[in-house]
Amino acid sequence: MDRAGRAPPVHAARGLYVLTGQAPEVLLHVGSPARGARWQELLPTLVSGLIVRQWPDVGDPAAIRYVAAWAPPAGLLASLPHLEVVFSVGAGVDHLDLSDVPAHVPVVRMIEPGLVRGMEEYAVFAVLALHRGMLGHIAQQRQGAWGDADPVTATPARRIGIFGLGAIGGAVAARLASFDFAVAGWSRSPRSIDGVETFAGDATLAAFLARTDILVNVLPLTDATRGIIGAATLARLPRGAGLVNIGRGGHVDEAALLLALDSGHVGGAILDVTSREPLPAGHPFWQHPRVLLTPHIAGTTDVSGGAAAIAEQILRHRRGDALTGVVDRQAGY
Ligand code: NDP
Ligand code: OXD
Repeated sequence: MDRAGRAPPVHAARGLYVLTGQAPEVLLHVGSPARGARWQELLPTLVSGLIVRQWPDVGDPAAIRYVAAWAPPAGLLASLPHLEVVFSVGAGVDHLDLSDVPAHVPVVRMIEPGLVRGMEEYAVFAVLALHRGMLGHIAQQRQGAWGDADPVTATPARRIGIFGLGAIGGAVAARLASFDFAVAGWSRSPRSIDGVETFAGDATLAAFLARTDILVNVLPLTDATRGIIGAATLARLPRGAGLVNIGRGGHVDEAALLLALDSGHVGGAILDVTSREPLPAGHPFWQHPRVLLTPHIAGTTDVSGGAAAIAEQILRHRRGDALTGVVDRQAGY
């Protein structure tokens, strides 16, 4: 019997699964129809016997073992009697109402190389842009002004601080360290990354911020991290510090950030995420000369990589092996 108390539907032999004649297993995808169509082709080639349905074509709810979604409609997950695993199609899970997921059903985050690579690329772009004063040069160009050559700070003298050292934050930290920046990271529990100074826990936050010239946020949005980049945090950064937010808009107190930008305490902000997406017309960030906005594009789950990641987890689940990237419901990430 498997962990849901039913006979395994498949038999594993050297990675090949043969159906035993039971009803096929169904994964319900709730999200972009284009990705759903690709996963309908790809996933059955990776997990034999798997059928992929695209919401709202649920078919027989009792056949659905897996749901892959960004934000499933309220009540859907609780209505599936044989649901075994929920996959977030993104690395974050704050968009999922975890209280809607039956307690015995694990929620698995998306961890796939394409998504991590995109986040690394964006962080490198944004840190280099702030490091080389590009927001000022763009504003000068808009005014038809040639501007002055800023003195260049050598990368070892530029202190980058990464909020969050998980699957993405850890990769971002290592990537930035390869440019010889002085990189540090802050996490809940102690982490060790070559070439990166690490800080853990609330007691170390002030020291971490005091040594951070450019703060890159890659935290998950949880009860403990909501609003963490507010007036107190910003005040602890050195004057003129830069901010890169590729976590969630809910991490930032936007009014406090605007005050800090206008006073010059924060020199520039590159924001991929905002409290409301799309950002409403008329929001001061749109026209702010020291804010660069992008529409939540820092990292995107690659269709093939995402299918491979989900397939690997389903095969693990079928074998009875522990899943990876399972969300700790209490911590919220
Ligand atoms: P992980 O769960 O792998 O890592 C989270 C990190 O944050 C861990 O190091 C964790 O600490 C740390 N952390 C969590 N809570 C706290 C806290 N209260 N205090 C200090 N540190 C804390 O997540 P990922 O790296 O995979 O993803 C991070 C986030 O990036 C996602 O949740 C999502 O919001 C965002 N994201 C944004 C994208 C975009 O396009 N803008 C794309 C993809 C992701 P510990 O190591 O101790 O557990
Ligand atoms: C994610 C995202 O969490 O795209 O993966 O924001």
